[in-house]
Amino acid sequence: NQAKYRKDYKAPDFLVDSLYLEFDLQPTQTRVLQKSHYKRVTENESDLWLDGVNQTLHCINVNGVPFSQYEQFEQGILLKNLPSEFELHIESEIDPQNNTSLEGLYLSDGAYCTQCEAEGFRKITYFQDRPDVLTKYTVKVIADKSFTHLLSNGNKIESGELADGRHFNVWQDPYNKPSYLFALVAGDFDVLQDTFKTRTGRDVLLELFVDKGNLNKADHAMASLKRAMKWDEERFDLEYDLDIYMIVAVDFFNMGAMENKGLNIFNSKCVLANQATATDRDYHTIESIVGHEYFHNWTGNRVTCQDWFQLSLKEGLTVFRDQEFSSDIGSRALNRIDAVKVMRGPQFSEDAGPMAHPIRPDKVIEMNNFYTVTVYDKGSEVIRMMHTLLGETNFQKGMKLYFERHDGTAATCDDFVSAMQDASNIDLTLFSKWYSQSGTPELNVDRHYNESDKTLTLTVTQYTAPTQDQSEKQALHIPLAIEVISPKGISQPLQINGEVVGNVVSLKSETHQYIFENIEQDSAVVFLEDFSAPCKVEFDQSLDELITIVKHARSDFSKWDAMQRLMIVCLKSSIDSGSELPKMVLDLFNELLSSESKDLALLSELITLPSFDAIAATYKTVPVDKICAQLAGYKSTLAMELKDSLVQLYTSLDENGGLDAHSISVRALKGCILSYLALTDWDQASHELEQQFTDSNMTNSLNALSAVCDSLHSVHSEFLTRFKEKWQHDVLVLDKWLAQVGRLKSENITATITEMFANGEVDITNPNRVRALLMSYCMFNPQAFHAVDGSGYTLLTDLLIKLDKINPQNAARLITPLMSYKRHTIERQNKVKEQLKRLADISDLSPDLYEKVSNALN
Ligand code: BAL
Ligand code: ZN
Repeated sequence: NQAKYRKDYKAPDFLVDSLYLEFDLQPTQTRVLQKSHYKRVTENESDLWLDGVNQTLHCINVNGVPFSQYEQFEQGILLKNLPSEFELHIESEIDPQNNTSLEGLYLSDGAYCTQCEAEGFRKITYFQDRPDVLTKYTVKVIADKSFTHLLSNGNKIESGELADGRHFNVWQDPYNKPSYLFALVAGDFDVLQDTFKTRTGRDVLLELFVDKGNLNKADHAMASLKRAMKWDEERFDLEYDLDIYMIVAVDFFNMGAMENKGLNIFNSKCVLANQATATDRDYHTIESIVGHEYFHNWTGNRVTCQDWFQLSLKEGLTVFRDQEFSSDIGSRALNRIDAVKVMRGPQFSEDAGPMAHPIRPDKVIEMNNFYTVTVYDKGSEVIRMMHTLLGETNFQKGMKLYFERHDGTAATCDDFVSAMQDASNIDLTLFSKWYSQSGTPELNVDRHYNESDKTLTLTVTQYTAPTQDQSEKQALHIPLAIEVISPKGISQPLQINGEVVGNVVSLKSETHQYIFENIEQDSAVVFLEDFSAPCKVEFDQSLDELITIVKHARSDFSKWDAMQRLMIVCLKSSIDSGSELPKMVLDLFNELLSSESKDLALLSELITLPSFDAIAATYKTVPVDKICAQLAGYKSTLAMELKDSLVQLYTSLDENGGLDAHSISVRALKGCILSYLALTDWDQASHELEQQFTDSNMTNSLNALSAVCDSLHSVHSEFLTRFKEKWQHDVLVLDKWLAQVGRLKSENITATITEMFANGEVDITNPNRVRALLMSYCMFNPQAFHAVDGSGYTLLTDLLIKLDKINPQNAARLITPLMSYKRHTIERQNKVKEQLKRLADISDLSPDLYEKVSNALN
């Protein structure tokens, strides 16, 4: 469990000109032959380290002669006294069937597939498994003919039959790539084919491979791919570069998907959708992930990372690109709301916990632990801040320069910032600290209105609390987007020192005073409009001011943000001093529900109460039970008080089952209202719940199921049983059932879930199954998970102990809910520590869990 440090980066001594791989696929004995051509590129050494694990090494040849000058270790081999240029042949054997880690080459429900990022290629063959060793791959895949499709990256250049009833394909990828982008798939699939004509007129063959019988769930992913290809040409001027683009959906997959060059491999839940089995949210997620993997072709594949510490170079940038894709073709405000929920929830929590790290980490034990919301989502926020500071035109100039300089190579985060700076002539020296500093900056805002000179002064102070990985913090360059709204609801132009400034000002020091001139009256201030920087904000604003923002802000995101703050202020005041929900807030809800000109999609967000996590985040020590009780109380109060408006709106809403924006927003709003009405004595409630539940559209059906489960309505057990029986045959839909069970607020839920794992009802070798049940339990059932007797923590830990032996990467993801235990009462802290110590005492704990547990106990 050795830590690696970013500062220790050393360029490779040897590079590889070309790599030929031959796979003779057999379930437990797959033979892998490697032929590669090496050249030394430094004066340094004649020894070469090749990473390799879980392989049986058969033989090594150098320049056609058996080679014995090597030492073998658990993690690889050291070849010694090599010439400066040589041909290397290595033959080894691997066991895909017993590879339950889902990393390297493994069998997923009978199909061979690979996952190599970050360091899975070393489970396939001996190689310099690091992203700065790029080469051209030729891959021969041999298998029994029952595996009708034999796939790898690039173009198919040869295929044929062998005497023993087996067959083969040879694939060649014309682009240099690092080992983590290698992919191989062999299986018997149904294929959806289509083509995309690029803007320069080339026809690209698109192929989507799904399990037999699933073709009726493939159209949406294909359409999403074509939209993504078009969007990247139009917005980023980037065209696809091969003649074929393949996507394969598999059931056993640790991540959502993987951007292997020309051959993406996807978790089936991120591909398969039709109206009967997938919700509108699933459709949205699929589109965004298909886009994300496609966008990696340029930001990740054409320009890759020098080392894994630079992961955010490709991930932060590609998340930014997929968010822009979703926002350009859908609702910008709703996408922003989604992104900010991730930042304020899991990301701020990661910053405050034992695994805090900058978006470009400095120290890593297990790289798989750094595919985090910090590297991805905060990484995207950092790119977004650059976009805000530079503007679209300069940002696109920066992208062009970045590709001019680094296409076909492995680059660093500094390279990206330099390209942005050089293309725009905007100094990003101070800004680049966002890459090295961890933690969430807190912005304290003090406001003063001066009636006599008509100025509004905002004094803004930034402070970043020490994090577990970094005790010293410095001031950052923070773009502050601001809107000032007069009491009449009019947006005021911002003027400083006689000059009109845009809506964004830069904070570059610990504190700064912004004096806005010609502000006729004391006004409402939208601070950090659209969440212009990933910061927490301390700003004392009255309920009146927040209501003005909800009603008049130019940004729909800021309306939602103000509504969330308003509700959090009220909930906290009820929790802390027993006050009631103010009438002015009820009036606001009523006004929103009955307004003529409402945006239905936004309205669902506006009337949804803040999550447990959003409220918990505002406490130093989380009062779990009080928050749960108060949230339930508010929901009932709102349901009762607003019943008439809710019923009126609900009954006026209609949709035709389509996938257009209007139908989607109607389904969302009806679902949201139904969750309130299920708590009332509305005489039509049971009928409506039944109608929605039996609707052929999964969004409607699942909304009804959630409404009865979350309210423990008298029919909830019956609905759960009916849902399960109906969807016996569809594991992805059964995951939705598992998620509903996980969040049931029933008294014996912990025992029920323990029993489900014990009796094998949940296949723990499949990450989707485990996550569906467990994540829902840990995240949406806080009272049960944080039960003071520690039973929730024990349930999770028992499972982690089993899972660590099967799939350490999945185990390490699932431990997250235990990581932020220091925000809980001493009693709960002690219960979590007991469980963490159980894990720490396991002598062969995986590096994945070891890194997290040891940090948590530190
Ligand atoms: N590179 C791992 C999966 C993804 O971020 O696209
Ligand atoms: Zn990615």
